[in-house]
Amino acid sequence: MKFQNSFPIAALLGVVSSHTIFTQLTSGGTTNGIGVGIREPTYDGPIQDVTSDNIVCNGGPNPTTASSTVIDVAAGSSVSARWRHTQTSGSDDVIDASHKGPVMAYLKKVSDATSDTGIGDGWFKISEAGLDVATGTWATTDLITALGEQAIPIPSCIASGQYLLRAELIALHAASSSGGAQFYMECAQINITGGSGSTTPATVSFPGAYAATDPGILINIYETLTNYTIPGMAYLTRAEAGILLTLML
Ligand SMILES: *[C@@H]1O[C@H](CO)[C@@H](O)[C@H](O)[C@H]1NC(C)=O
Ligand SMILES: *[C@@H]1O[C@H](CO)[C@@H](O)[C@H](O)[C@H]1NC(C)=O
Ligand SMILES: [Cu+2]
Repeated sequence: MKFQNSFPIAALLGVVSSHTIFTQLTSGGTTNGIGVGIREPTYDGPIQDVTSDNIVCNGGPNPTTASSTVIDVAAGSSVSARWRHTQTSGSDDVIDASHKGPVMAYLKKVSDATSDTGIGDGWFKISEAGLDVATGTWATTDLITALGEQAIPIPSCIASGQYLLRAELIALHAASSSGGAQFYMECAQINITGGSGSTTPATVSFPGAYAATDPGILINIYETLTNYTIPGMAYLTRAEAGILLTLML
């Protein structure tokens, strides 16, 4: 039946007003101002070409405003990325409920967080959440429940210094056709202090880490899913856990 492969009209109708932006970063108990230390786009629309440089820190169709601020972040602490429909939306307006998908965060070590484009290798994933198949709950739904606050644990084992923090949501409501997945991301400019530097994480490139045909990107979310593969690499703590397990066996 054709119906099963199509997505609800509501998803189409809601598209224009339902996008989202990572507007503010909370670190060490301080919530920085809107766009402070974050490369903020002027428009909240998605990036849909995973091969474009705009998949890194937004831009292109959504020109970003530079910030001269670099936000201090203690290694081993948890920061919070605040997502809002627009810069002036409240906590009841995070992203349209139709926009279901994973929520992730990546870091890249740079020498100058205010000027590095982030394009290319050096990115490693530090947190991810996808689909809870038992309840059918997506990470974006949990983010709405959490009033748009994405908690991101900063590893204690990485080197101190300047980084780009790339927080990302993927909305899969129209992802059953190639190029239909909507990527929302902004990069915060941070200065990690007190890192032990005991781990040099494996890294991936943006663009490059995602393909339009990845099982977690080209997907019909309106059929019952028994699994969901979050795009990109395994995240740092899981990779480390894997190494530990290998050593123990
Ligand atoms: C980063 O933190 C270190 C340690 O506090 C400090 O010396 C350095 O100036 C900071 N760099 C930036 C760009 O804020
Ligand atoms: C689910 O797992 C099957 C194989 O078990 C795989 O073919 C499929 O791509 C997976 N789906 C997702 C969305 O990751
Ligand atoms: Cu949208």
